Amino acid sequence: MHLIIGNQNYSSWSMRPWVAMTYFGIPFKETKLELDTAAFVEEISQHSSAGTVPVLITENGTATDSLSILETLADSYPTMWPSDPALKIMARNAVSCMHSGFFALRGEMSMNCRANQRLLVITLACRSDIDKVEALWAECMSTAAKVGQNQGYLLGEFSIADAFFAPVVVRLRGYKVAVNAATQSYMDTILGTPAVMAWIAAGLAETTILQEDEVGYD
Ligand SMILES: N[C@@H](CCC(=O)N[C@@H](CS)C(=O)NCC(=O)O)C(=O)O
Repeated sequence: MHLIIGNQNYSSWSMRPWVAMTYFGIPFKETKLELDTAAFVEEISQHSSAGTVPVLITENGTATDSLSILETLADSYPTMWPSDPALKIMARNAVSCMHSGFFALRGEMSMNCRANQRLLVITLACRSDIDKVEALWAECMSTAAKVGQNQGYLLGEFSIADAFFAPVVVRLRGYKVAVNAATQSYMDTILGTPAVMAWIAAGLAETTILQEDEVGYD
């Protein structure tokens, strides 16, 4: 399999499948394209009409969206979702929330691995998104705890849901925003997960600074 990603410092959507594939030991060849370049547009348009990364090229076809990629992989690697049916539904709900919402958080708190507790003034809409994320994570973890799953991830063992929220953890670490103790504990678990650490290290090793670095690159 061949995964095409963007700059690891910035590309939150690319981070999701990369971290999940790395965590679950799924072998893949990686191509990294520089966002916001003519070469990016030329190369990615050969694989995706959406013109975005990530893209996963498989022997059966090409998946051109982070969720489509992870659902495709989960067909072959079912442990990427929780095995408990109730936790699996909850994981899917959480992933869907992330995939189709939290626009203020995504717009105002651009992912940037280089940022670490940068001062950022956020809007009420962004604070509201953070509150919703914290409530969602708490709901996931308390539901998992009720069925004896207390491994520190959202729904017991690491799952696609954690891969989906790993970029949010990077964002929350990146800017000076207040989070509650349970959120901080979950963030520490994610930030101490080797696949996430490897992604951040690769991001930090990059030298490209996009113009949108300091404001709203999603
Ligand atoms: N819904 C898509 C979003 C992908 C996306 O917006 N990727 C950004 C990088 S993080 C991108 O490729 N931007 C380049 C562009 O839009 O030209 C997914 O989940 O994969």
